[in-house]
Amino acid sequence: MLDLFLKKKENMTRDNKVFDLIKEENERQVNGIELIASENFVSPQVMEAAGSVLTNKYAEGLPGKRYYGGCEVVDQVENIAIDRIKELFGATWANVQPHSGAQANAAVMLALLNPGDKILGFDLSHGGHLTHGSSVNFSGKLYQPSFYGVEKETGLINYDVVEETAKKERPKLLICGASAYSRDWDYERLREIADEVGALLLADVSHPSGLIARGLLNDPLEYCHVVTTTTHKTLRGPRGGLIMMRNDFENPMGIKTPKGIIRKVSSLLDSGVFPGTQGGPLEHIIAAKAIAFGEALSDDYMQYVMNVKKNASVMAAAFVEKGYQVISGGTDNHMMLIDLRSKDINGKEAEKALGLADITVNKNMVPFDDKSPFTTSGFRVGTSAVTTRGLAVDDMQRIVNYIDDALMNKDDEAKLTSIKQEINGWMSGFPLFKA
Ligand code: DSN
Repeated sequence: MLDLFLKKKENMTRDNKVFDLIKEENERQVNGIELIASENFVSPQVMEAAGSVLTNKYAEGLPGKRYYGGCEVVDQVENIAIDRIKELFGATWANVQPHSGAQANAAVMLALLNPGDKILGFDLSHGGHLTHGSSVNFSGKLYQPSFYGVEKETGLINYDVVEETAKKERPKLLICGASAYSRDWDYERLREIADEVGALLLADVSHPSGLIARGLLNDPLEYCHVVTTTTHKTLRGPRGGLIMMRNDFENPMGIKTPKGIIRKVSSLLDSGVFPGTQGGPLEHIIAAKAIAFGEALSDDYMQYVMNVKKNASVMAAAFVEKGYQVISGGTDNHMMLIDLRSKDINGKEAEKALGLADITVNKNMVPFDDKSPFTTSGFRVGTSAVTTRGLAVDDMQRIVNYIDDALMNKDDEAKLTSIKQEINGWMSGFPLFKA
C-alpha cells in the first residue's frame, strides 16, 4: 500500500537511508536467538494495522466522546479493542490508550494520588520497574517511594516483610509487579496488606500478562484495585500499554482514595490518561492491539502461552544443571534471572559475548548486586520470542549449551563467530516473517 502511495507522489523518493536500516534490523531478528524477556514477534496482521492509515487520525477523548470530527471508524476500532481485552482478562473496565506501560502507570498515579503521597513498590535493583518509585523516574520524583525486595537466601518476596514495611511506611499506593521476578504473586495477601494500611493496590503485570490472561498464573484483577500492563511482551501485541479494573469498578460504596471517596474510579483513570498525561491516542496502535487481543483469545495462543511457560521451566533447569545460579531456583512464568557471581564474568561482558554469537539478552542487576547497573552481575532471559518462533522444549537445552559455550569463551572471537554461524544456520529453519 505504501509503495502505491509513493508511486503517485513523483516528487517523493523512498528514504533508503532509513529503510536499509529497517532491513538490517529485520535480518538481525531473523538470524539470531531473541531472549530479551520483554520482547516478542507480532503477527503480520498486527504489524499491518500498526502501519495503517489510522496513524493519520486525531481522536482525543474516548469512543463516542471525542474532541475531533471523523472519529466514527476509529471509535469502532477502539471499542473492539476494549471489548476484547475485557473478555480476555474478565475485566469490567479498560482504557487501551496508554502509549506504553510507563504511561499507564503515570496515568494511574496522577489519577489516584496527590503529589508527595507515599508509594511502596518492588525495588528496581531486586527486579522491580523504574516507574514503581525509582529516584530517576517521575514516580520517585513526584511521590515519596519506599521499597520491598526479595530475601537474600531464597530470592523470593517475603510477604510478612511487605506487610511490616507497609505498616511502617503507610503508603497510599502499594505496587506489585516486576521486570525481573520469575515467581508468581500472592495478590490476595497483598490486598489484605493494602486494606490493612488503607492503601490502593496496583498490579503492573506487564511481563506475565499473557500467561495471566489465559489462567496460567494467579489473577491480579480478582484482588487489585487497578491493573496495568504493556501489550508487547507475553501478550504479543504492538508496543503499548493499557489499564484495567474488575471488582472495584464503580463500587457502590465508593473507593477511599487520597482524593476522597470515589464512586467512579474509572473516570478518574480515564482522565489520568487523557488529558492528564497524554494527548491524542495512537489509533493505528489501538487497531493493532485489538487484533492482538483477538489472537490472544484463540486456542493457538493458549497453546502458545503453555509452551512459553514449559520452555522457560526447561531452560531454567538447563541453566541450573550447567552450574548457573538462577535467582529463586527456577521460574513460574516466562523469564529467569541468572546470577553470574559464581562464574568469572559480569553481566555486561555476558551481554557482549552473547551478542557476538547472535544471542540477544540484557544484562541485569541481581538482588544484592555489588556492581553498577551499567556492569551488573547477571543477565535476564525469557522464552516469549523463541516460543513464537516455534522453538520447543528440546531446543531450550541447545540454547543453554550455546550460551554456556559463548560465556566460557567470551574473549575468543573466532569461537564466538563459529557459534554465531551455527545459530544462524539453525534459525534459518525457523522462518519468522513469511512472505
Ligand atoms: N519493561 C522493561 C523490561 O522489562 O525490559 C523495560 O521498561
